[in-house]
Amino acid sequence: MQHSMMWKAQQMGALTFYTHDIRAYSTTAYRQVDDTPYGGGGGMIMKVDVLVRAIEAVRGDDTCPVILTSPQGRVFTHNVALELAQHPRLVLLCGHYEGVDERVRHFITDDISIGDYVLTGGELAAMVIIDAVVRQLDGVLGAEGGAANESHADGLLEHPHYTRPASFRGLDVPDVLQSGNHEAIAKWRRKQALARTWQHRPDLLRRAQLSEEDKYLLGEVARAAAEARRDGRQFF
Ligand code: 6GU
Repeated sequence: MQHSMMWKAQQMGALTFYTHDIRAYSTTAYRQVDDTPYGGGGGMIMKVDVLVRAIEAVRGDDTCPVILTSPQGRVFTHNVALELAQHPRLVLLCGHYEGVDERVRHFITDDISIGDYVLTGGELAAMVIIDAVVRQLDGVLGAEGGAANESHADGLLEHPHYTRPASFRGLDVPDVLQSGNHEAIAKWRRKQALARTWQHRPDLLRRAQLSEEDKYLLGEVARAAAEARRDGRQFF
């Protein structure tokens, strides 16, 4: 939170970031926050009384979302980031250890997973969520690199980017990008975005809003890929 865009966002007053130590809401001498599971088995479970005391102290009378990070949550996506960016305040509760007492669900508004893998703790997941939400806030990204026109904003992956040098160890920047022909550049970029999405994320392509021109470009991509396959050439 003290580097780069997250730091800039705080400097410009787009957000204030607070961390709270859940141990401060424990009532035991050793500031215990977890205990062994009912029913036996391994691992430790975060205690509902401690978590609820923490939630209520942090949230106060506000009705803002309280989000538990958990591999069991709904999957975090661009659209979830947009939705969360609408709230003036968010409380993120980082799940830890083997899990949290199930009853904490009655005191949260949402649980979110950042993907299909398991982390040892929810802090990194919370940082991922914060980063993706904060960059959607007005003014955090410059006008040029704004969040509206990038990967996932329109349901497609982004086109490739290049900068100088024009040639590096035999790898050349595509001619069209150096042509100054803005229409041709826009068309090339759109086709590349479609081709990449087709290759890496066909699931996104099925959900994307495609124009007639997009469908035509995709047809060209599919034909070129089939030709390359037939000739034993690499296409992507
Ligand atoms: Cl939000 N928490 C943990 N512990 N693991 C995860 C996750 C969250 N999202 C994916 N894996």
